[in-house]
Amino acid sequence: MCPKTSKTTPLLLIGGIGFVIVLVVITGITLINNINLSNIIRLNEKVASDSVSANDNQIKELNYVNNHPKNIFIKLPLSTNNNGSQSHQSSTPATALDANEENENVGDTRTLDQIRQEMSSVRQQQEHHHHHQQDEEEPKLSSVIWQGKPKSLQLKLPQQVQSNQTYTTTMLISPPLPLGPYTGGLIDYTKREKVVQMMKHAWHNYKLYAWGKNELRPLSQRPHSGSIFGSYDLGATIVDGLDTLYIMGLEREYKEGRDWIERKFSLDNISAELSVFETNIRFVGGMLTLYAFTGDPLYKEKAQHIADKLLPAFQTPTGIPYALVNTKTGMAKNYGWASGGSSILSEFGTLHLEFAYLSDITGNPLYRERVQTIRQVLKEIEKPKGLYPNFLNPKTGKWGQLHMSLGALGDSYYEYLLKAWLQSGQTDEEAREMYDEAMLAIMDKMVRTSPNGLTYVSDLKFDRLEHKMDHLACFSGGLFALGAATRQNEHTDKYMEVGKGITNTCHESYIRAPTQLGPEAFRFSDAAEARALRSQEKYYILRPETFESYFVLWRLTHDQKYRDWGWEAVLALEKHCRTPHGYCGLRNVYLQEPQKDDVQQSFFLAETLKYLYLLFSDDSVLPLDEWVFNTEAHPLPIKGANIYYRQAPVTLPAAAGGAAASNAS
Ligand code: DMJ
Repeated sequence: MCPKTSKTTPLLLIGGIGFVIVLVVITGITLINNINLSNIIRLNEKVASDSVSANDNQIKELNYVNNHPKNIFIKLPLSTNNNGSQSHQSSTPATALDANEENENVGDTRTLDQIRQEMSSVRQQQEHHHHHQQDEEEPKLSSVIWQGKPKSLQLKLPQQVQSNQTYTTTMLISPPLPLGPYTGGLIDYTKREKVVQMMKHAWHNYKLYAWGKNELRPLSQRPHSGSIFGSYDLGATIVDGLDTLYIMGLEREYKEGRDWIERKFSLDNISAELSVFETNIRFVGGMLTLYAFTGDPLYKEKAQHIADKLLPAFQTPTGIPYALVNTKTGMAKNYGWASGGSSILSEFGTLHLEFAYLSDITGNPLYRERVQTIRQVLKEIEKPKGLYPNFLNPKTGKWGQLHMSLGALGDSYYEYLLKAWLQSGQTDEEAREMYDEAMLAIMDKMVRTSPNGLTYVSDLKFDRLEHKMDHLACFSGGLFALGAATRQNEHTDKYMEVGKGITNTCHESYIRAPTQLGPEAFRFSDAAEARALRSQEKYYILRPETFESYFVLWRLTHDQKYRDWGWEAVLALEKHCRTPHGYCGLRNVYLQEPQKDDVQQSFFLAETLKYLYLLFSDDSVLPLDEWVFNTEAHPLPIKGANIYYRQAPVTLPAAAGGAAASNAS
């Protein structure tokens, strides 16, 4: 009867359902967008409000560009001192050069402003280029290398140093590091800029999703809390990553971080259980470097504030500190798992650089005394076969299990022996002797060569070699080389070869994995070389140690292969670890498409990207004869060689006269 109606009814019905579905989808998308958008707006507002400076003038006075270590080229008349080494002398720091002054030592007569303009136009061009390129294509392997000249920038002494009459004007550069042919102007701009873009990606996503928290979870786009920082929001990524931003010249980001520290960072009124070691290397170390770079008193105050919170951990019968301390109660303890209540060598042995420097910039000798006590215990204790076991009981002063390692639990103790000597301007002979003795024993008992010629440093358990090397131990390639480069003796050549060999082995551990990223630990057996064999050893958590050795070896040899290896790593990180919201580690480097771990470690910003950036920089950026890197890659100035040392007069206790006495040297 109504054939027309009966035909159109289903059509109308389908049309209606379709319309409703479209409506629901559109509403859904709008809602999701609104949620994301409002989150982003809220986060941006939070960041912006945190970034409003409490004191704008102070920010302006930071004089970011002039104090930037990258913009410094020491230009003082050369003279030869009694021991034949070269020193730079000047009657007063304020006589440092006029930017327009003629200088026969430096072949570049551009003024500071000219160079700044050139740098900024290069940066603008590159940013423009990257803006179009970013996220669209892999960086190209071929890149432009600019063979520039050393920068003849005016030596601008920082405000504080200028007004500090105790600053000595003799900058001893003795003995010079035996570097290869001078390549001071050689910067690989394109590759270095790629690393800067990586840093921006890591930082901006942390800012967006985890600002003020400790780390970022890039996959879930939320903060990563817990882990080694306890459950409080200490802005670990900000404090750890800030000097990298500064070195890279990322001024806006740097200021955001500085403002957050000023406004938010405090350990007062919180009851956090902190790792003495981690807090020292990341937080104290980070603040100290920022103080050296900028002279901003904020950082000195914060460094001291944090170190003071750690001091109760040192109240033990031996002076060897406990691993953990509560910031409110001062209660301290060791990890339950550590060999009968022991403290850990790599933890209590990795405080020296920061505490010694803190004493020098505050004038308070207490911090140096604390680490000197640790040094004396370790110097006097009997060492089995000349080696240091990883565990020491802070109550009895006796060793725990006889496990030795240049990887986990041991590593940075050895690093700090060499570096304490370097930091002291090579005057802390005790440290160098202890380093030399330790490395001699390690060479004899732990360094081995695989059947196919790979050099590695094995863990030792009691008398048994484990033929396993941690990724953590990959820093020792650079350590052996740096030790060899700074002291000539009958072992020098051998140690340099071992340093190169270990670095090569760590590179092998990377390129033997399909991801081109190295596992957490790798073994040497009949079955395999430089490969992880156990499933729990196959992960990669954005660690820096291999790149650290590439950087040190590059500086010492200028062998292009170290830059090539670093670039391979950049490509691998981009391919496997980069996500739209930051960088993650991998659960298994031996899979073609490994699962990501959803953590952007703070050391990725502090160390991994910093070492890669420096690898593609010229030697004038943080030269190794002026700066020494703490184990978290925070550069600290070398006494007597670096105008940024910023030594304060010693404050004597009231009984001894009370007045300030100068000990600047
Ligand atoms: C960093 O915190 C430091 O390099 C430390 O010495 C060892 N572990 C991590 C990086 O892997």
